[in-house]
Amino acid sequence: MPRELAPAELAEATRHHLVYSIGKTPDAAKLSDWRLALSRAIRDRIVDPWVATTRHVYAHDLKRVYYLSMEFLIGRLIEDAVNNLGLEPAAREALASLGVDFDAAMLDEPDAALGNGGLGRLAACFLDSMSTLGIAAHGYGIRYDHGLFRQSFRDGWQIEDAEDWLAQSHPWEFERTEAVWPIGFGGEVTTRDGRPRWEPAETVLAAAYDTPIPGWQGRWVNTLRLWSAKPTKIFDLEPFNRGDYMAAAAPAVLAQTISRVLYPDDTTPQGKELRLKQEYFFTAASLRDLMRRFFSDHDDAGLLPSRVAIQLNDTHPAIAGPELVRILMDERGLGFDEAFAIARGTLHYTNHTLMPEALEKWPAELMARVLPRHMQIIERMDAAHAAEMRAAGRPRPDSVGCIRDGEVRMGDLSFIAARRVNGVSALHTDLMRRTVFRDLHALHPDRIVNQTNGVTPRRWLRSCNPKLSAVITEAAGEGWEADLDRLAALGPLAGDAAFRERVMAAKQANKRHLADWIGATCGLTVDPGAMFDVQIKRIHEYKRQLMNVLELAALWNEMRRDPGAPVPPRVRIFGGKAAPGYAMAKAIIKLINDIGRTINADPAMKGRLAVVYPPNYNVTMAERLIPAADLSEQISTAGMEASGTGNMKLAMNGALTIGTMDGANVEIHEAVGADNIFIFGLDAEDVSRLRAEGYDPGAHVARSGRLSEVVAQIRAGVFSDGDGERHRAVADNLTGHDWFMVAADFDTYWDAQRRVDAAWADPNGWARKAVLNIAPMGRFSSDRTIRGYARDVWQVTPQF
Ligand code: H53
Repeated sequence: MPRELAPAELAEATRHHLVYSIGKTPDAAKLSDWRLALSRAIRDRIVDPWVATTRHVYAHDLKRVYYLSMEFLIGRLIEDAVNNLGLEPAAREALASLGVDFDAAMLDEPDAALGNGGLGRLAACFLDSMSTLGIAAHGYGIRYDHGLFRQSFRDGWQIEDAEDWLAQSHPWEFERTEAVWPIGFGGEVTTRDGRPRWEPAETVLAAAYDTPIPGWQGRWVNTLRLWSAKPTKIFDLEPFNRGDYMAAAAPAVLAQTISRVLYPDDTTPQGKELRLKQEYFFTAASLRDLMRRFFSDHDDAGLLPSRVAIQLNDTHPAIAGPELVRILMDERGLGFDEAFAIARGTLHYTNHTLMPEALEKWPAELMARVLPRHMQIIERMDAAHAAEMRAAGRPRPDSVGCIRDGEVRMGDLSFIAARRVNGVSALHTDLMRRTVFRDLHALHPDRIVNQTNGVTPRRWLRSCNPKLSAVITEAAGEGWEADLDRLAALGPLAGDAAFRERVMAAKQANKRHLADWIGATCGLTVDPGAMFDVQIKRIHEYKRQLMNVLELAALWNEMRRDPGAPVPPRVRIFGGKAAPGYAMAKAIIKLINDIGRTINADPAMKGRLAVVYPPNYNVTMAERLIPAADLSEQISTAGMEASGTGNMKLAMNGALTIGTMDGANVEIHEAVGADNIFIFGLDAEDVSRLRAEGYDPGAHVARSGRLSEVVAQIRAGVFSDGDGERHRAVADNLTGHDWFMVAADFDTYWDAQRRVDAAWADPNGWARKAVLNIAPMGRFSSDRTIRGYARDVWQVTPQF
């Protein structure tokens, strides 16, 4: 634990940085200058434990974990630093003494959106937990110039603008000019001295930027190393001197494209190629970097599996398999068999989706053109795997193989190159064994293991919900933030009225705070006494925001028909972005906004039903919404949501879940008990059976009076100023196709919502359920998840 820091000392350090790092005087400083100065002052506190951690790891030759991920959705780092170092009171007082508002300064940091959703946020939670548990780890990813786009609504349609988190200097990172690796693309493979030699046609530089990641109480500090693409040559002087400035700048611009944006649209061939290059770029740079570190201490490549564990977060870094084999063969002179065996002892792969369209595939032609040597190695790895299976008397069926139908299958490649393959919830892992990887699982029955996701309680409880945290500390004592099973102490208090009141008072205060923010940002007045019903996640058909908004419209119909019906007041809140190229998801956003506008404009709904959809949902907005939520919507089509992590964050903050038996909902149901969760709908087996039998959505719509009415209203333009065409694609899809079975689940969802209404009508009962949701959440801490990876996957021992 770093030395205690007095507020006066921190104020002095902040003032010093303001002048000497930022170059401003207090009288001229803006809020961002103060925030940058404070960040520097805090960063200074992290550097010593960072150095100490590095020394410790070298001195004890600890086995290292490398987490390779295209996404790290870290959000604001000042928050993690202040919170994990226990500096909030000191920082608050220090800034106050300098005449600066601490809360405003915290909110001034741009939200680093280097990710899309669950997968990227999971990586960020894992970084926090690996540092908290004292595991020698590095995160490796891309330092995108522009993270996930900024969302706004124009007439209810989603508009995307480039995000600009680096517009101000980023105070947490250290540029490492010594860690720069050339990364090649294209070209050809020749043979020299009997060894294959890849001669790339094009080379860009991967330049390292390090961000220290302090764990709880700053006992251990790991590194997040992000790569930025730079040209090998800044510009061509010759065309420049000729006055052709465009030609002079072209090489630099092209090189920098690689780390320019998160998720370039890959519906064009150029976009596809860029994405493959991004994946190879960061994977190759990371492997070079970690191999240098390994060989600085060891001569024998055979030791790699015992000293290093590499985790591939999804298939995005799957090229790590062939790249590692290439390094060992072409650069270190090992034979193929030995190189492949080493790779298979070192690499591990996490699968995050069963949806076949989301498992990456690359045209073999593209792979061979961009990475010709890797293509040869992939063929060889695949052939070796097939031969091995034949020799073992378990020949591979045709459904298995890294190259099929002219495409390179990154799922199969990751599987055959990994020592362990894990799913992210019990149900998902079970389905992996039975569906996408059925044949590979039969060949390697020990390879697939489950590691249910988790979330860091430091950020998702302690930092975002200080009021509830104070109540928890009273009940469970200090230190629960790093030992979340201690929340179990709350269970027996669920029957204690005074305790329940304290929990609900914290919730109420958070709701008032959110209501003020909604008023200020959306111009809507909402009643903090109403039920806050929240669905926050990427907009995707399988997550079924559509079902939510259809039920909302049906509820509106019911409330208008029967104005005296005892329906508790609700505020239904949506948050989320649609991928720019995903037309149906964008159409659903527009429908939500149209239905929302209609309901909010109905005077009869005042104080009874309101719809809120603030634009640009991100980590910071999640931190506002989650502590104030009463109801958590987790309503995906069963079998589609690999795990979910928002479901865990919301339950941890005392929201009750309405959901299907999907992903980690199944484990949440088990943990909180059937009385404290609202489960409805088809389960995963029902879904596949219904699909196999031939699902007829039109029949389901016809059978449901409520749903039919809403569909007819949509078609009549009731929510779209009389324009019946506007939402036609959504309505047609629902009645004619409905792959995600909204129509089949609609009525049971409606019934579940009415059970929610009934439960809400009993405030004591609701409060009891809320407490019984928080109490068993220890198992959803990412510390528990990381201990599982350490034990079952990486074979490392946490220091703490
Ligand atoms: O990964 C989360 C899961 C969630 C799943 C999500 C995910 C992405 O965010 C992106 C791509 C992908 O294939 C999966 O949808 O269910 O909780 C972390 O495991």
